[in-house]
Amino acid sequence: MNENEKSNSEYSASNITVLEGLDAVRKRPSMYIGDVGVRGLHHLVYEVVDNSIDEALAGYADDIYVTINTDNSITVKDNGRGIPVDLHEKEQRSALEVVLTVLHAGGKFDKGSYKVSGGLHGVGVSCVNALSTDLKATISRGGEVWEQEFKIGVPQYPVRKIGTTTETGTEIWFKPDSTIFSETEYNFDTLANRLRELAFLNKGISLRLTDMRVLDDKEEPLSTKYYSDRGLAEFVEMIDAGRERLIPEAICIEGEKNGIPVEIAMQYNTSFSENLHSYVNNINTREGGTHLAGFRSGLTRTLKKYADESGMLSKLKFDIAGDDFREGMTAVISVKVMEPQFEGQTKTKLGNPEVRGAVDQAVGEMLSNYLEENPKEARMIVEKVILAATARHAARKAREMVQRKNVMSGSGLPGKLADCSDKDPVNCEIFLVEGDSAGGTAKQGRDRKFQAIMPLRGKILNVEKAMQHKIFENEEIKNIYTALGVQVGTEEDSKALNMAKLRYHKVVIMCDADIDGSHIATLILTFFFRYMKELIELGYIFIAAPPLYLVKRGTQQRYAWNDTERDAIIADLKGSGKETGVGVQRYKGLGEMNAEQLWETTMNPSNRTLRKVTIDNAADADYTFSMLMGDEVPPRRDFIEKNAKYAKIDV
Ligand code: 0RA
Repeated sequence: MNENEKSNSEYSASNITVLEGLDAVRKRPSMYIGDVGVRGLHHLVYEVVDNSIDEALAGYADDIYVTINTDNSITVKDNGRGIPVDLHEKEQRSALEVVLTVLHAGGKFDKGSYKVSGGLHGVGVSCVNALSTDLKATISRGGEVWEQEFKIGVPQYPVRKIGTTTETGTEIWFKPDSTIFSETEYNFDTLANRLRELAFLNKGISLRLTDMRVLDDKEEPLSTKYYSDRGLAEFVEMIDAGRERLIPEAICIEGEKNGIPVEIAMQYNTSFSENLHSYVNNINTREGGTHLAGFRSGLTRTLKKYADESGMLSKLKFDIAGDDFREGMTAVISVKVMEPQFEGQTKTKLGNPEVRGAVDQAVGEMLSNYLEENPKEARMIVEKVILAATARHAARKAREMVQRKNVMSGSGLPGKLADCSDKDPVNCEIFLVEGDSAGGTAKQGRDRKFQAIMPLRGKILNVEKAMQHKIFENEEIKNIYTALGVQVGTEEDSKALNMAKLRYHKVVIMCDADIDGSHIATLILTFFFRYMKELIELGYIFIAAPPLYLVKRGTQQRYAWNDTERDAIIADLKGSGKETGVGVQRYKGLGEMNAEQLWETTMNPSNRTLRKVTIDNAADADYTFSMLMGDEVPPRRDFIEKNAKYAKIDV
């Protein structure tokens, strides 16, 4: 952006209020950035990028560059106005220095526009400075280039002029402090995912990511650009890429109500799951909140009114519920709130009561316009809603059957479940094992005090494709519900789980270490993702990691989980003795191990590796599961090979 587009409200450096020293950040970094692991490390980048996004949202920037340098330092550059470098009267130092050394100073600038973006903690770039061994700011502003350097947040000299320029903008280079962070290597995909998400959420801004650590055969660094013209509509299209859409174009709602900017894109597809992704100030509100409540109520009221008036509901013998309006719907809701109040366990639930009405109204007005103007699409949507209501009716009957069966059959537990003796869920684990034969081995090998085994027969139902009542009629799925002890769901909220009754705090999916096994694991994971997401969020779902090889030499036996380990063991065993050969057995399935081997390698808590399933990015996971389990086959194979994307190593 050029100088002519500058705001009239001249910036005054004295607006900044001094709050807190940076030493507090170094003493207790987790309080400011969440953790000092890989998440916190990436959080530093988001914090800096958010400042550039704010500048872009204020209308002064449209280009943001993020570079991972070879030493895992980061450069973030934008073409905004540049952070002011003039003197802060009271502090007797530059505004730039105040922004970079005083906690929360950044947001106190510029009353003309409000700061809407901001990481989960919204702590500002001064935190990044405090947690970096080196940071350098280079500012292009007023025809001049300025710079200032810092070490662990301490200025090395006052801001100084180093040249002239015709451009404006801010460049921040920083090197995270390895004495603070347990992990210092940046992950390209993690940053790319977030920048892509930001591009969808803020249309018209170009975000580029360059990885100097990865050069192609022409010595060019790996680089990718994210830019979205249509914003949320494109976001929904990406999430739904694996699904068949019901109406040709996503429905877009965009406007401001009571000073709250509201943006929504929604699409219906032929699946049966509801996929809502909500954001406040570019932060994913996983726990929902008032904006989501407003969306739901606005949608239900508006669609119901339209359906009633159209006369299409006259033949229906039962009521339509709120859920029915959202079956097979994918939507992204993004609001900008001046002073967001975040609540809930993970502080990702919006609490501001005024937002509910604003979103409800926006949806009411704009969706009814859409329905009036697009009668063909409106009809298809109402037909889909009627289908959902009919299916829900059938599903309720199926659920009632499951629950009645539970009450009647003694313990109410599935016959195939070998339960553990300890009854305290905190201590207990359940293994969901692929196949009856491996299930049998696991039953013999387990520690029956705290480990329960539940064999699953072959492929479980693909919940991405099946209708809800089919899902609740499925034997294996019923068994999982009853074994875990959670209720199948009530009429109002068919997916609400009763966590208080959960019987195990570790649910371990144990499948063969081959393509079939990983496909089955993915089917089970999809089920958990769609129907028991809380379990994933609570960190209760794990994937077992059986070894791939047994390497033997004489009486010595060792297990290997990959080819590198196998080769190292072979070399080691060869080195340790004289002439006898080393034998390698490749495990094709769990069934090839005996009970003791399965216990030692895969089930014994002191030896095993469990991969905890986490959801880093819900929209991305949504896309992945629909793509994997949907009709589009080709991308699936690709994924199954790197199935561990949503699984993290956890011992
Ligand atoms: C406050 C005032 C002004 C610019 C900025 C902050 C600013 C901060 C960042 C952080 C990253 N990129 C940024 N770009 C701009 C300027 C006010 C004016 O010029 O009138």
